[in-house]
Order: sequence, then C-alpha cells, then structure tokens
Amino acid sequence: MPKSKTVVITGAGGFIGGHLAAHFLSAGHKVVAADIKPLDEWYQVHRKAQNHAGPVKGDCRDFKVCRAICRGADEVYQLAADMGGMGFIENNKALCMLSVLTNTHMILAAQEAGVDRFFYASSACVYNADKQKNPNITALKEADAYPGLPEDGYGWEKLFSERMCRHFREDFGLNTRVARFHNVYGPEGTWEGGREKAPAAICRKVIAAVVSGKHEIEIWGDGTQTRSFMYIDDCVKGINLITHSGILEPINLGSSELVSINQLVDIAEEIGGVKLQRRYKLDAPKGVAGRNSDNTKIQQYLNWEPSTTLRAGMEKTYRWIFDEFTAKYTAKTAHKSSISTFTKGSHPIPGDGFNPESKFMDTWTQGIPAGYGGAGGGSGKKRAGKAVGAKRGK
Ligand code: NAD
Ligand code: GDC
Repeated sequence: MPKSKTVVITGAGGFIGGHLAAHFLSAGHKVVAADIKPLDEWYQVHRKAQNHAGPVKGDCRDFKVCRAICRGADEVYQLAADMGGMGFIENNKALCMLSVLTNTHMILAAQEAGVDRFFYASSACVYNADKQKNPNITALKEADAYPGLPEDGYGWEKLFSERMCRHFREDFGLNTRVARFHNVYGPEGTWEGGREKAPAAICRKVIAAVVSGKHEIEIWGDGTQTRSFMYIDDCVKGINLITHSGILEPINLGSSELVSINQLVDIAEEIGGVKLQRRYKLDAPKGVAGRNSDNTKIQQYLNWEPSTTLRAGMEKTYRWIFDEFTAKYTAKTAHKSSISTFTKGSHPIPGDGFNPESKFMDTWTQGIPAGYGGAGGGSGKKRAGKAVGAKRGK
C-alpha cells in the first residue's frame, strides 16, 4: 500500500484489530477504528486513530454506524465478531451467528462507499468436521471446507459470510479478500474471562500455578487434541499481503507447525520453569480432534507463510500475560483468574466455574453480549486498555 490511505478496522478494540491498527498507523495511514466495547475496555487504544467506541458509536450491527465509518474509506478490514475460544463458541452458538449482522451491514456500507478493498476475517472453523476427527490430521487444504460441515454456529456464520464476499465481488464488483485464520495468539489478546483460546489459557493456568504455588493444571480434553497456532505478527503481515494480492479465493492464514495440547503445556511449563500435576477435564469444550493449515496455496501465491515458531511466540505471550496477571492477582487470589464471566444465557464452562452473580446479567436483557458493556448495564470486564498513542508520545 504505497501512499497514505484511509483504512477502516472493525473489532479494533480486540486482539487482532488492535495490532492491525498499530501496523497501519506506523505505516502512515489514517485509521478509522470501531468497536462495540467502550474505549476503556479496548485492548489497545491508539490516540492517532479515529476511534468509534461503545454500543452507540461503535456497534457495527447498526447500518448507520457502518455507513458513517466507511464514508471516504479506501479499505475496510472486517474483524468485528462475537467470538472466542472453544469455551465461548461452543456455549454461545446463536450469539456467534449474530455476527452476520455486522458482516452484512459492513459489506453493504463498504460497497456503497466504493472502497478499493474489503478484507474479511474468516476462520479455520469453516472446515468440514469430518476431516478433523483424528489428531494425526492431514493439514487442511482450502477445498476441505466443502462439502459444508463447519463448526456449529460460529463456523456456519463464517462460511456464509465468505460466500457473501464472493458474490459481492462477482455481482457488484467489490474487491473482497478472505483469509481463514488458524488460532491466532500473542500479547494484547484475551487471556481470561472465558473467551480466551488455548495458548493464552494454558499460559494463564501455568502462571496461576507458579504464583499460587499450587503446582497443578486443568487441561480440557485428554491433551491429545492437535492444533497449529499462528503468532500475531504473522497474522498481521498475512492480512496485509493477502488484501493487496490478487488472491480471490478464501485462503489459509495459519501456522503449519502441528502440536498437541499436551505439547503446548510442555512449552508453557518450560517457560515458567515448573512441572505441574495434569488433570484432564474430559467434559470440557474440545472442538475438533485435529486441525492444521496446509500452506501450499499461500506459498504458491505469495512465496511466504507464517513462520514464527510456537516456542518463540509462546515466550513473548507468556511474559506479557505474566505481567498482566501479577498486576491483578496475588498468590491468594490467583484461582479467581479461571472464572468465566458468562451470564446464565450460556451454559457454564465445565471446569472453569460459573459466576452465578455475573455482573453482566443486566446487559444480557439489552441484547448486548456480556463482556461488551452496555448503556446503563454493567460494564464489561475492566481492563487497562493500553493508550498506545499517549504512552509512546505519538
Ligand atoms: P476479539 O474478540 O479480540 O476481537 C473482536 C472484537 O469485535 C471485540 O473487541 C468485540 O468487542 C468486537 N465486536 C463484537 N461485536 C461487535 C459489533 N457489533 N460492533 C463492533 N465491534 C464488535 O477477537 P480477535 O481474536 O481479534 O478476532 C478478530 C477476527 O478474527 C474475528 O472476526 C474472529 O472471528 C477472527 N478469527 C480470529 C481467530 C483467533 O484465533 N484469534 C481465529 C479465526 C478467526
Ligand atoms: O479454545 P481453542 O484454542 O479453540 O481450543 C483448542 C484446543 O485446546 C481444544 O481442544 C481445547 O479443548 C483445548 N484446551 C485445553 N485446555 C483451556 O483451558 C484449554 N482453554 C481453551 N480455550 N482450550 C483448551 C478455535 C476457535 C476460534 C477460531 C480458531 C480458528 O477453535 O475457538 O474462534 O475460530 O479455532 O482456528 P479451537 O482451536 O478448538
């Protein structure tokens, strides 16, 4: 992207969106950032961006909001979604499908604004479940999304929205690009509360054991499940490369380094300098038995693939979560880090406890998912959103 452009990033208050905003700002582009969360819950706040935050200005289910943020834009990065790790998407299938409102209104607004590029964040959860039944998985090729048998709720919505991107390009000429992210991790991501994915969750659990002195860890499933995990810097680079490429088909954006969850725990223990007693929670959310990214196509198209090793990425992620954790918990309160904050609207996550007095009950009635705050309702989980611009004097 040579000259300065105006880029819109939805879900900018979240993990990947926060990093993507930082990337485009440092490259000298104008960033319009939108997120339904109030600004003080954003994972990264970039003062130089034009921030649209909260359930009135930043809710991309609202077509008026979408039209306002897309006006005059050159590119749109559609990342906003109600999502999380297996603990969330297995317990909130309907909520995950409501992201179709955000995707539909944003693609309509982008089309109306005549943007040059519309990037859509799809997911490896679109892949046919029957092809992911064995931990010794054959890496998934793009064609393995069909015949369609995606992850319930979340995966179906992602596959539908992929098709919408294709038809908006074919029928209306909107330049859409789609990447299927494979489990992304890194600093400035979700590490507690129930939406976190395995890398952050395992880091948090090892850190809780180190801080509390209680040397045991609860692992969901039997630990033989396999995945690949992509470091955030590779994800941001891949988004940029794919958006500015001629790749018209949905493409894998993921690491091809396959590990079992037990091996993921080994890595976190080695970083933390501990060996823990492992307890396996077999009734906890497990997702598929095995999943890996086949990077043949992205190599052919871009002569590049995600390459940060899991060990290197986990080191940075563990260190960041350790700082966040110890700023919030002590040896005595460390156990509270594993409580999910879901309201009664979703089944409590087995093994992670359920907070019946969830302070988010009131937001539930307003249809604003728990954890995003809500006008008048209890605010989402407070997190010190890092005011990057202010801190770095940008
Ligand atoms: P995240 O939860 O950190 O960020 C998503 C953000 O979207 C949140 O901050 C949330 O507040 C916001 N949002 C939700 N509903 C909204 C609405 N109506 N209007 C505006 N904002 C809204 O998740 P992430 O990991 O940064 O994921 C970003 C995108 O990438 C999502 O579309 C996700 O489905 C996709 N993806 C992520 C992964 C991964 O491993 N992180 C894997 C596959 C796909
Ligand atoms: O949550 P997740 O990272 O999502 O889980 C990976 C594996 O790790 C699962 O088998 C899960 O049971 C196991 N696991 C073990 N302990 C824990 O404490 C834990 N917490 C979590 N979260 N998992 C644990 C994800 C989706 C994303 C996105 C990516 C795309 O599915 O949740 O929304 O779409 O896929 O790759 P995962 O990889 O199953």
